[in-house]
Formats: sequence, C-alpha cells, structure tokens
Amino acid sequence: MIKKLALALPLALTAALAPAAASSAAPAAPFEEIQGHGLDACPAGSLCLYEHTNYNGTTDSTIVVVTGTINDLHNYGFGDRASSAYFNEEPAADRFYLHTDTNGKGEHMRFFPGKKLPNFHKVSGYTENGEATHVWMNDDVSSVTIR
Ligand SMILES: [Ca+2]
Repeated sequence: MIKKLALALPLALTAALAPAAASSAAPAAPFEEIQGHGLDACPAGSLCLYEHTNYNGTTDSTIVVVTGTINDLHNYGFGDRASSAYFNEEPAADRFYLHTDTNGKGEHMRFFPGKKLPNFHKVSGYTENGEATHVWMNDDVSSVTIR
C-alpha cells in the first residue's frame, strides 16, 4: 500500500503542475505591432523597430512598438528581423538596449531618447562584456531590455 502511494504521488504532482506551465507559456506581448513607414509612424514616447532599413522606406511594413523588456523576439515572430529603429522620446527617459541574443545576451547597442538608426549594418555597439565595438545588428536583434 505504501509503495503504491509513493509511486502515485509524483504522478499527481506532475499532473498538478502541468496546467500552470502551459498558461505561463503565453505571456502578454510587451509591444504593439503596427503597419507603417517613416519616422512619423512611430508613436510619441516609443521605441520602434522597423522590419526594413530606412524606417521601412516608402512602403508600409511591420513596425514593432516596444513598451517593455522583450526576452525573446522569436516568441512573437519578430526575432532577427529588425533592420532600423527610432526612439521617439524626449531626453531623460528610459534607455533601451537591443541585443543580438535572447534574454539580454550577446552584442548590444544602446538606444537613447531621440536616437535614429536607419540601418543596422556595422553600427557602434558593445560586446557582451561592455567593450565598445562595431556590431552587425541587421536581422539579428533577438531581445530588448530597459535600464
Ligand atoms: Ca539574433
């Protein structure tokens, strides 16, 4: 009898934990996805990641309006896709960091308020250890942090 109970307990625990794990797999997206092009398409107070260089050029395409830390853009279908960005914010606000790897890892570049970057080809950035370098961020941004 005791042996049977010992075997049944781990199974019961597994069953009880399974629903919690499933519900945490779909967190609210910390951004809004819109369609548009140009700097004017970026809402005030927002960091906008554009799918294409030159802020999507002259054609409407995906713009990710970031509102918070994004640990893995792949979870939202925008991993390794950003090609330009604009932080439409007045000075003295948050600073965003764009990272080449998930969870704030890899090479990164800082985004201060008002910063515009029409393409991510060989831009000034930092190694994971914080040393200044040139980084290739085009189609490689995987996470976003705020510090
Ligand atoms: Ca990447």
